[in-house]
Amino acid sequence: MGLTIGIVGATGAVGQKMIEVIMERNLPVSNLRLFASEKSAGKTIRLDKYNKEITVELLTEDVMKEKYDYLLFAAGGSISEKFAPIARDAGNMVIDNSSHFRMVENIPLVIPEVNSHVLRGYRGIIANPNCSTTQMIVAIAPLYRKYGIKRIVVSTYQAVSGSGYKAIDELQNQIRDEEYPNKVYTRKIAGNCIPHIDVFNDNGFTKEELKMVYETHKILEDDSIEINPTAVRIPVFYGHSESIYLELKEEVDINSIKEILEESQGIIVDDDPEMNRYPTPIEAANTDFTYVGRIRKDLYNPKGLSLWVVADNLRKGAATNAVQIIEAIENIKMEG
Ligand code: 2RA
Repeated sequence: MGLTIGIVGATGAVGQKMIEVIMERNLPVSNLRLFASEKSAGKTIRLDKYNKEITVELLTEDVMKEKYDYLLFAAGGSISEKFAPIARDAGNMVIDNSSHFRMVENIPLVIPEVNSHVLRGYRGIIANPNCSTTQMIVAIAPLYRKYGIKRIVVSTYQAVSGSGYKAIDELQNQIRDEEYPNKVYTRKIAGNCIPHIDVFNDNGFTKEELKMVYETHKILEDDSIEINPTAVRIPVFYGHSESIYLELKEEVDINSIKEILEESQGIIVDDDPEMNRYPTPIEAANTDFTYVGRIRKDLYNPKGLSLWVVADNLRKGAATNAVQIIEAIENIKMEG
């Protein structure tokens, strides 16, 4: 018997990517059910691989009480808040892409390459980290383990697909028509960059930036790392980029850093300045890897290191990570 998987928010940008990734990675699915609000319920989604169409069902409390091997949520925090506990109380495993449960104690926040050990023996709601946190941690976790990290200064360059289809449309329309008004963002996004993602907190940081701080602490189980992020939206469709500065706890040897990264799961090192080799969002889009380039030592601090990290925000930053959590749990079950 294959798996019964449900996707809540199946018609959104992340939900659609979840369907695509499930099909591509050959998960043994025997029943895929898709759920959405009244606006999208009744639509059909074509699965070319199986040569069939699935009708999107209306999300209700009752459907969440049915039996699933996994329910993936990609419909935003308020939907997760209401429906994920109902699904969990009915005995279902829930993987939630919203920020709602990420910082709740006893709810695992998981990047399978980094902390899949927390899944062992666990049942209930599992949180998928924020896209900008995920790619940063995939890149820095191997260095954290080897050298320890004192401080991180990170600036993000985030694609509009992180704000969903409406933002993709807004950028497309503004590229075609200079007068097209901004509705999703506070400023015009075409030809611009906006240092404002999610709402501002009293301390001057945005919620997106604080997610990078607190989620990193939780996943690496280390609140002592000093993290100073600036999150910026740029006019790119797919793929977030990050300029990351690390102050390690030991002096770094650049060749060892490259070797560690090259050997780490989920990472592709693309770094050869002489050949103009460094990752960009266009190359990372539609792949499941986290790309690292521009690896260089601080000119002044022997423990300092700079990296440029790029990944597809809808895939490794959301859908792929969620599907990899399913794969990790299924592997744990097989190992017994
Ligand atoms: C963004 N972090 O890119 C969001 C998506 N989770 O805006």
